[in-house]
Amino acid sequence: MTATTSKTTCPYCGVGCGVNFTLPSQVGGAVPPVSGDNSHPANFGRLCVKGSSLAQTIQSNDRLLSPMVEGHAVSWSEAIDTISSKIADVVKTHGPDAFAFYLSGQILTEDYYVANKLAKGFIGTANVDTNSRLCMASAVVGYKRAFGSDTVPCNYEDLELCDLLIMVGSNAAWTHPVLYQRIAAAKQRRPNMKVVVVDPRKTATCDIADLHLAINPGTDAAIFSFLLQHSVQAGILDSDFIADHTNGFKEALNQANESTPNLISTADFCGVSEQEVMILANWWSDTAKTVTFYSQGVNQSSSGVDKCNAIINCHLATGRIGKEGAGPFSITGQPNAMGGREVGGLANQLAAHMDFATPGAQDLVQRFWQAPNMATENGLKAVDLFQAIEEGKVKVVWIMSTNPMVSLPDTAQVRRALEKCELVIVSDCKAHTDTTAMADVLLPATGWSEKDGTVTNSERRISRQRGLLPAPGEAKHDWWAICEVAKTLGFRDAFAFRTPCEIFAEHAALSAFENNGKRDFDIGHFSSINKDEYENLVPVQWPVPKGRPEGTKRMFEDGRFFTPDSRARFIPVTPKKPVNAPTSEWPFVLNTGRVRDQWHTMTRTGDAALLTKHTDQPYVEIHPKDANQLGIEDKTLVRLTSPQGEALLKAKVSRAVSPGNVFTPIHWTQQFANASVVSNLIPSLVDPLSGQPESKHARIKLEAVTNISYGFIMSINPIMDLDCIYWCRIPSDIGYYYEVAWSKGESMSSLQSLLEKGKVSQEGAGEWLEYSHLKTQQIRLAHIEGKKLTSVVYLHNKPEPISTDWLLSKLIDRSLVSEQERMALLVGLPANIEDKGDIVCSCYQVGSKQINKAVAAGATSVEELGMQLKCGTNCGSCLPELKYFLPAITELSA
Ligand SMILES: Nc1nc2c(c(=O)[nH]1)N[C@H]1C(S)=C(S)[C@@H](COP(=O)(O)OP(=O)(O)OC[C@H]3O[C@@H](n4cnc5c(=O)[nH]c(N)nc54)[C@H](O)[C@@H]3O)O[C@H]1N2
Ligand SMILES: Nc1nc2c(c(=O)[nH]1)N[C@H]1C(S)=C(S)[C@@H](COP(=O)(O)OP(=O)(O)OC[C@H]3O[C@@H](n4cnc5c(=O)[nH]c(N)nc54)[C@H](O)[C@@H]3O)O[C@H]1N2
Ligand code: SF4
Ligand SMILES: [Mo]
Repeated sequence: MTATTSKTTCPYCGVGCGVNFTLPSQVGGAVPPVSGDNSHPANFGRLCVKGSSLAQTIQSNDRLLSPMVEGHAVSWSEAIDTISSKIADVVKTHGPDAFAFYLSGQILTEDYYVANKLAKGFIGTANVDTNSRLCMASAVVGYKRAFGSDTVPCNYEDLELCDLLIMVGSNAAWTHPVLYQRIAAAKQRRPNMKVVVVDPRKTATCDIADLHLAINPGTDAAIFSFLLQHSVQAGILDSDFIADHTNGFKEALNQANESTPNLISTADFCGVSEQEVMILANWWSDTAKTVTFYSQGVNQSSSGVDKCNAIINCHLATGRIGKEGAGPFSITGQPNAMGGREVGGLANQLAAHMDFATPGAQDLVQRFWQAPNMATENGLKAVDLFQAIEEGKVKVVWIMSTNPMVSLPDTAQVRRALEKCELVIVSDCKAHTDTTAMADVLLPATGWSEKDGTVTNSERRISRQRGLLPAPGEAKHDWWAICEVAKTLGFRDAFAFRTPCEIFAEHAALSAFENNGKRDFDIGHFSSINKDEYENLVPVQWPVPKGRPEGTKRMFEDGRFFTPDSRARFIPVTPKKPVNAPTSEWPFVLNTGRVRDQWHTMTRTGDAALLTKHTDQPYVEIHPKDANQLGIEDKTLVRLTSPQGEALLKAKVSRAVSPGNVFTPIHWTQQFANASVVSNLIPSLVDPLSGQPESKHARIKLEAVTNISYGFIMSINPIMDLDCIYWCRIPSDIGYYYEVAWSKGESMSSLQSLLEKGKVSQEGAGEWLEYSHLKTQQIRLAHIEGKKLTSVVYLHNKPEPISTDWLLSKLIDRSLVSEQERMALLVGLPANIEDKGDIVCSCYQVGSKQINKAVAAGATSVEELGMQLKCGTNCGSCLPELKYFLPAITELSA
C-alpha cells in the first residue's frame, strides 16, 4: 500500500465493507479507483459494483457549496443565526416539541450523537426520528420484545457456518452483494448447506436457493408460526433452554396452534403448496445450525414486529441462538443505521440503548449530560412527525441526509407538510433533490471521503469512515453544524467538541456510565480514546466494555438476556395480511424495492453512467397474463394509480412476479423522471408497535398509456422545459439524454417547438439530417454543427429496441462525422459495430447480446463467459444474472 492510500468504509449498504482509498496525485485531481480492504472482516477484499465505483461517484457537478437562506447564498454564521433564532422563538412560544430532527442512517455516529443530545437533553424534545424508521424500526422492536435489548445476536461468519439459511424478504444478491457472495462461496464449499428464500417475487437471490417460497405478500409470520408448532411435533424443542432462559413459551405455542392449526391452513394462508412448506419444515427440524436472515420484506409491513418475533420464537424454542451458525439475524440496510440505534437516535429511544421507560434512565442520562431540559417521553415517529408538521404542531424541522419527498409514503402529504412548515432546514451534499427544493435553509454537508467518524455495520462492527479529501466550497461536517446551532442557543460547554474523536469518547463514556453489564451496548473501552487511537481504530464488534478491547463476536452465548430477569421472552403472534387487500377497483398489489446498481434516491449513484446501464429507467414488473389482459406490452408506458396518487413506469413483462402482483424499484425522483416517484402510491399505514410504514404494499390499478409516441433525445446542450407525458433523464458521460413519450397529437408540434426554440441545438447554426416515415410515424433527426454531432431525436410509434451506445459515443468523442456515418446517424448504428444489447456486467460493460452470442457459440459456464468476455470477473455482482443466460437453467423472467 502506498503512503497516500488509507483504509475507510464503504458508505452504501449495511455490510460495511472496508475500502482502500488512494488520494489523487495532485490536489483536485481524479481519485484513482478504490479497492477492497483485504484485512476488513466484513469483506476480506471484496467489493460489489457500487463499492468499486466509489471513485467515479465522488465528483459531482451538483454539490451544494454554500449555505442558502430562501434561495440566497449566505455565510455560515448567518445561516446558523437564522436557524437558532427561529428554534429559540418557537420553543419559547410553543414549547420544545415544536422543533424536530429528521435524520438518517447515513450520517455518522458522531453526527447522530450530538443531534440526539441537543434535542433530548438541551432543547427538551424527543422529536428525533430518522429514515431508519422506514428501514429497521420493526426489527428493533422485535429484538427488544424478545431480548429486552436491541441486540443483533449473530455475525457474518454465522452465515457461512450454518447448514440452513432462511432468507426472508431479502434480495441480498442485489442489496447486500458482498454478503451474498460470501454465502454463495460457502454453499459452493459445502454443497449440503441449504438456502431457502421466502419472497413473493422470484429475485436474483433465488439463484442459490434450494427452495423458494413465493408466499402471498405479508404472510411470513404464518410460516414461522407453523415452524414453532412443527418443532414440538418433530421433537426438536430445546426444553432446557426454554426452562432455564425464557418465559412465555406456552402462550406463544398456544397462539401458534390457534393461528396455524395445520399444514393445509398454513399453505393456504401463504399461497404456497403444502409440499413446499413441508420441505422447509423438515429441513428446519433436521438442521440445528440454522440462521434466519431477514430484511425489508419482513420489516416494511403493518405487522413487521410480529413477523420478527415469529422468527425469533422459533430460534428460542430450539435454542438456536448464541451459537455458531445459528440465530435470528436482522440485516440492516444503511451504512450506519446501527450507529443511529446505538446513540438512541429514534423518537422512542433515549440514548445509548436506554429508553424513556427504562427505570432510572432519564435521570442517568440527565446527570451524565448535565442536561438542563431533559425530554421526558417518546417523540413523534416519522409518519406521525410529518402529520404533526402538516397540522402545524411542529414548526421547525431539520432534515439531515435523507430525502423524505421520495422515501416516505404518501408523498403528497409530505409536500403539504413541508409547504406548511415555518422553517424547513435541509442538510445535504447535493444542491438539487426533491427535498432540497422544499427547504427554507440549506446547509452544505461534507460527503463520503470528506466526512470523518465511525459507522456500525449489521454485525455490530464499528469501523472508521475517514475524512481524506478536503471539503469542497463551504461544506461542513454535519456534527459541526449541529454543535454551532447548539452553542448559539446557549449550550456552549456541552457542545464544545473540536473533533469527532471527542464526540466518540463521550458517546463511549455514556454507554459505560453506571452500566456494569446491565445494558448490552457498552463500548466503555473507548471512553478515553485519544486522537491517535481514534485515527488508527481497527474494526471491532461491540460490546467493547473496559477490559475487553477485542470486542464481542456473538451475543447470548451464556443464555442471559437484557430483560429484568435475564430471560428471553416468547411473544404470541397472530399472522396478519397487509391492511389494504386488493378490491375490484384497486385489483393489483404493488410491491417495491431495490435494483442492483442504484442507491436509494439516486443522489449518489444516479449520475454515474456506468451504474445506470443495468437499469436505465423506472419500471413495473408485471406478469405476462396480467399484461396480456390489460393490453400492456413490454417496455411500453403504464399508469399506476392508487388512492394516494399516480406514477408512470415502463412495463417489464416478467414471470418473476405472480399474477395480480407487480413490483417497482423505489429509486427514481423528480430529478430523474417527471412522473415516476413510487412513494406517491404508498399509503401511510404503519405497524402499530414500531411505526414502520407498510412500504412494500399498496393496492393499485394499472392501465396501458395509449396513443403515444416513444423516443429519445440526446444533445450536448441542456434540454429545458420538456413538456411531454413522460421523460426520464439518463446520465451519460457528456451531454443530455432523455427517454421520452409524447401524446400522439402533440408529438409533432412539441418536437417542432423544441427545434424552433433552439432547445436542443443552437438556432440557425448547423444542419439537420432528417428521416421520417409517416405511415409508421417514425421521425429521426440528427443535428450536425461544424461536422460534429450535437443532437439526436428519434420518435417512434412504439418502443424500438435501438441501442443508444453508439449514438452517445458519437456525441461523447466529438469526432468529425464522416460521409458514411451521416446515414448511420439515422439508423442508430453503423454496419461495422456490434450492438451489445442491455448491459449485464457493469464493470466491463458486457451486454446481453454479446453473452447470448458467446453461449450460442458454446460457452457453458459463467467461468467460460468470464474468460471470453470478462463479464463477472471483477466485482461479481452480475454472476446470478449471468447464470440465466446458460442453456441448462430456465429464465428468471420471461
Ligand atoms: N443496490 C442497493 N442495495 C441496497 C440499497 C439500495 O438502495 N440499493 N439500500 C440499502 C438499504 S437502506 C436497505 S434497507 C436494504 C434493503 O434490502 P432488501 O430488503 O434485501 O431489499 P428490497 O428490495 O427493499 O426488499 C427485499 C425483498 O422483499 C420482498 N418482499 C416484499 N414483500 C414481502 C413480504 O411480504 N414478505 C417477504 N418475505 N418478502 C417480501 C421484495 O419482493 C424484495 O425482493 O438494501 C440496502 N442495499
Ligand atoms: N416504497 C418504498 N419506500 C421506501 C423503501 C422501500 O423499500 N419502498 N425503503 C425505505 C428505506 S429502507 C430507506 S433506508 C429509505 C431511504 O431513503 P432516503 O434516506 O430518503 O434516501 P437517500 O437517497 O439515501 O437520501 C439521502 C440524502 O442524503 C444526502 N447525503 C448523503 N450523504 C450525506 C451526508 O453525509 N450528510 C448529509 N447531510 N447529507 C448526505 C444525499 O445526497 C441524499 O439526498 O427509503 C425508504 N422508503
Ligand atoms: S456490499 Fe457493496 S455496497 Fe455494500 S458495503 Fe460492500 S461494497 Fe459497499
Ligand atoms: Mo433502508
